[in-house]
Amino acid sequence: MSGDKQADFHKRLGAKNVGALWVARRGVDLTKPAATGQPVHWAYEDLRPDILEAGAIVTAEDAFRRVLVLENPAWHGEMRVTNSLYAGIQLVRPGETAPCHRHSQTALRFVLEGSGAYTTVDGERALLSPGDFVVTPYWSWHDHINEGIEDVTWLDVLDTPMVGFFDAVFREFHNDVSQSITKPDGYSPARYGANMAPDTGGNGGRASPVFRYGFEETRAALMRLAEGQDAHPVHGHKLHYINPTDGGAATPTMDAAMRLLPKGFKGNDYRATDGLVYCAIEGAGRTIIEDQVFEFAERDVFVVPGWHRHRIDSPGGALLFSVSDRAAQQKLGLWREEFPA
Ligand code: GTQ
Repeated sequence: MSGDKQADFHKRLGAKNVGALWVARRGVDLTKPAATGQPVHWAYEDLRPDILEAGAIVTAEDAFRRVLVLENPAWHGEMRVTNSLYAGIQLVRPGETAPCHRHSQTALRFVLEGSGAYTTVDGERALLSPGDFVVTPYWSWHDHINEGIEDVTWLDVLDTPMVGFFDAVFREFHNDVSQSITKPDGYSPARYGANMAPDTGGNGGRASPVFRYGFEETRAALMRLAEGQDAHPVHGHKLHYINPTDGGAATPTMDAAMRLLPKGFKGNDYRATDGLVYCAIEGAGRTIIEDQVFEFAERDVFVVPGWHRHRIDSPGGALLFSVSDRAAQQKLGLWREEFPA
């Protein structure tokens, strides 16, 4: 009788676009995150033929961006790799241009294979070589040109689902396929690369004014670091890519890092509220996410959803890139990590 009364009450409320909180929360555990994304692994060797087939079927100009989107199986068709991030593998073939545009999403690239391609960001171009990390700040004009003789592929990660959540998606197409180059090569590293910075006045920008972080420098720094310290029990030897103007993450929403896992590394369990996208650029290993085991090889991508306990082993040693929405979470005061016993 009282059940009927309640049901009738809830129905009348529903008709007024009102809900009953005590009903909605019944049986829901609000004491910890319940990430709905799934752990997932893509082997580069498995995707490579598909990337090349895409290269035969469509041009970069026609596709605008010739990308195979890495979709979390939890959200099929939604172009989401974690709750808040998008990821894909982009191919630009010799002689091609991915046309110029800009958008309110921030993008970053992590180069996987091939050299001779450039990305141009607001009038300055940067060469893309394997292992390079490149930032395309929100609302900056960008196009990608392959002037070499090799197919060039990279991992794209964008904050698309997050910007979509805020209903803040804007996009503009440039009048030209490629923008003009207005700055000399190496202009931004010259301004910020010597641990010095120009006097720009004002309060600084929010995205890093350095947009290319070269693999050679990253690798050399990590190798030297490993000579001078013990590996961290979870992270190995890990460095974050930073915005040199404030020491924070390289982008306002996404934080990226590279770690060196020494030979024989057996990582401890770890979890944090940010869902992570990992990509091995050298070496191989194995990750255990909750109770699922994934073996990863060079250029493979794998995803650890937020608050999923995981650890990483590497018998032969590895260099492992990672990116997540940690920068956004930290700005909101939400980020947490835990080192389970
Ligand atoms: O290269 O600008 O994978 O705008 C998705 C959207 C790449 C890009 C993507 C984009 C880009």
